[in-house]
Amino acid sequence: MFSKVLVANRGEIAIRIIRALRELGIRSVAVYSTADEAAMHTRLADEKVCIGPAQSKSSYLNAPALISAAQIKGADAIHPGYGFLSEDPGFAEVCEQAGLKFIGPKPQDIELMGNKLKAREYVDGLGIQVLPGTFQEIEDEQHAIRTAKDIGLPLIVKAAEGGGGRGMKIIYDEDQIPNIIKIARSEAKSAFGNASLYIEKYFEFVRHIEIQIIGDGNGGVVALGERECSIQRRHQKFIEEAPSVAVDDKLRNRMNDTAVRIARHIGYRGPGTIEFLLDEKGKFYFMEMNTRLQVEHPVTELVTGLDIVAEQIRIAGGEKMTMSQRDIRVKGHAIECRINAEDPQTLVPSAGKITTYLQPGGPWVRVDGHAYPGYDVPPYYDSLVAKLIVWADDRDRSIRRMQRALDEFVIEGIKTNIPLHKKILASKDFLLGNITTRFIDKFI
Ligand code: MV4
Repeated sequence: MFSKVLVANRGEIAIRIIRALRELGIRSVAVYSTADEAAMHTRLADEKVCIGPAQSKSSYLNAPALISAAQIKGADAIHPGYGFLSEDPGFAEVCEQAGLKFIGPKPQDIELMGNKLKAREYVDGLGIQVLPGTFQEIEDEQHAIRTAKDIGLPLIVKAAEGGGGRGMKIIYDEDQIPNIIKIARSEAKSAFGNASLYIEKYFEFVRHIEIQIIGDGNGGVVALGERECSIQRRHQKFIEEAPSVAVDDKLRNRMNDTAVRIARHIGYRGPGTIEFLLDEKGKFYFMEMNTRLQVEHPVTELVTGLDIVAEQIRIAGGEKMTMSQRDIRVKGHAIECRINAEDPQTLVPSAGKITTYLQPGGPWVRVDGHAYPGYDVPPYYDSLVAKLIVWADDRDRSIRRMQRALDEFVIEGIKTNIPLHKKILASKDFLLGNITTRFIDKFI
């Protein structure tokens, strides 16, 4: 097992990983930019290193600085968290070349699933239902128009190197095709350095359901059930829950099996997520795979009682998996609300000093955050300040508990989305579980 791990991230996820390391008896090294000198993750780690100026490109995305920091501190592994370099196959490769274990999947698996078009082809090759659409990149307008005739409108254009909804465009009308393809291509080129696009049929009133899996790297894979992630805002997840009201035991087993089949075929290592769209008839389609620890992993931890991050570190350190499918049970109901420092109307990030910070507590309430009274939210990074996660034995009680916890949460000095969370949780449709990917539009 490792004796020291460098955590190549910031914010709540850096803290989550540092906590897991501490419980495993492994020393932690925090890295920070000059804007994060007072950040909580630097205080909780055993050691810390400044890796550059505020801009992510010069610090948290600066691979040479991270590798040198790890070597200077004598770390034997790097945990990338989520975002930043977590899904960069080149970084995973460079870590291994420098003799540092990358706590994540093998570089070739990150690469395969990072290209969403190749991933579609791969999964289709296993005989698994993928979203109807193209398996080659769109060559030109004519190709796109032929595709529209084949699969029917509406369509959705996605960037092959995109994912997570970034660079997606919906086409309702054939006349829009040339223009949207042109815009999508140039956006994909500048955002991902790759202009490659593909098209799928656009499903409008469906659910975004994802399955958490963990692999041992040798074909051993367990599935931890689903998360309902349909409530998203500008393709950022907003509320996640486990289990989904739309998934019964039979469907859960089928989705678990499908996810396991994909991960087993790869010989996937560590935690990963298979995203599906689920229609009203209970039919599900593969959408994409995320090859990282995800923001919303805590809801799965609360319903399974498992520590996904500790397991990830143990597997990377060469230990046998402690989880076995027979022992995995989904119990009760968990909800996560992402608390962002942002203007609820404009969505503009709200940086500045937090004058009052009082976080909720009590039974079955978990806050994964990094803010404290007097903390100055820097303007350079993602606006997530805390994840509020609750558990209860059923969904109604879980909602009530979340409402109680949101009522206790006081954050002053910056704007947050807490009021919008309260509004959604009080709505009849949320209570009834009537949620689709179009749900949040009604509240804005
Ligand atoms: C879709 C879709 C419908 N049809 N693809 C969003 C996140 C990213 N992983 C893929 N996403 C979607 N892909 C097809 N072919 C619906 C979503 C989607 C969504 C779309 C618009 C508004 C909110 C959404 C929430 C979840 C998923």
